[in-house]
Amino acid sequence: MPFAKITQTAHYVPDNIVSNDDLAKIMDTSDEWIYSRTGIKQRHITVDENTSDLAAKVGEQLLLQADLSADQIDFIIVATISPDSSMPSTAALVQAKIGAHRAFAYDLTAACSGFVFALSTAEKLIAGGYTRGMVIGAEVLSKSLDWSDRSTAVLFGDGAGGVLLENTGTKPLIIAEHLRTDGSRGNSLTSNHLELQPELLGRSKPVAEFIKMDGRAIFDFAVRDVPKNIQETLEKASLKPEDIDYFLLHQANSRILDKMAKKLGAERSKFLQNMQDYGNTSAASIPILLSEAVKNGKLSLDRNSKIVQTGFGGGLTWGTLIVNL
Ligand code: 4VN
Repeated sequence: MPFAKITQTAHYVPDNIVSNDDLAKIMDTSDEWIYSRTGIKQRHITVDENTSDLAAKVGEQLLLQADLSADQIDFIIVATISPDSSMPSTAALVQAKIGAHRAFAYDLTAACSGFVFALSTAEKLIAGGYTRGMVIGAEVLSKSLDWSDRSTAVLFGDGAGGVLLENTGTKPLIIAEHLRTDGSRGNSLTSNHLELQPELLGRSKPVAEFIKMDGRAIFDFAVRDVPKNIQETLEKASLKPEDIDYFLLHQANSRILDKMAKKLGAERSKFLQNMQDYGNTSAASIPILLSEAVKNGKLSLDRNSKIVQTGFGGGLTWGTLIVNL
């Protein structure tokens, strides 16, 4: 069976930066409140690029770095909860924008776990015989934020990151994985709910549903269920935290990363962190983190490194991949 290999990584964020101080001018908050509770200093917020534009920039960069033409791509999976539209999918828009006319393309919706779920799926596509695909996490969450709700508006940002996956591996890419969903707790983190035919039923048209979060419930979920999931996945692979080079966890909140490192008995310095620059970019947070680590030399795609990738968020969804780069 062919083994998948991550042969390129890339990320792209819109130019426009909104600092905590900028937010404090339009809502009752402060840099000190946001930074001390979340680790976030700023976020990139798009002015005129939609989700598919950010994702297509990543796709073009992957092709450029790999010196490939677009028609050599077999599939494109875009993990997103902020698509340009339900139809066409963001992945179909990306396929057209980069000219990957041979590729089949679809979106995958698993909120902040989206990239992890998508990479797991894509690995199986390669094992099943496809040669080459792109897995991209891309979000424009600023479209779905209620800028009068200071408890959520300060947390999120826009961006995209992705990987090129090829069938040229010489060993399994994913050593162990454990993906989870608990729909019964889904109400604690929601967005873009669609009403049933409001006009037909004589109701006034509803305003778009923004991102709503029960912060306490999600924080507790992250601290209780997620370290357990990482621990179980490590055990499946007969590995200990010491065997892991870096932990790439969803960038929701630096205090959560502190607690996870403590619970796992892992070195906090192994938990890569960039929410200070980007805020929480949901499905894009892990691939942006990976791409930055490759760019700045922390990680190499050819050094046999073992990394943990863990997503957690809306659905509820959570899951861990132990990846051998
Ligand atoms: C995973 C998590 C979060 C999240 C939850 C709570 C939270 C982020 C609540 C307390 C507040 C500071 C912020 Cl753990 C969000 C997602 C969605 O991607 C996923 N921040 N906070 C405070 O008062 O300290």
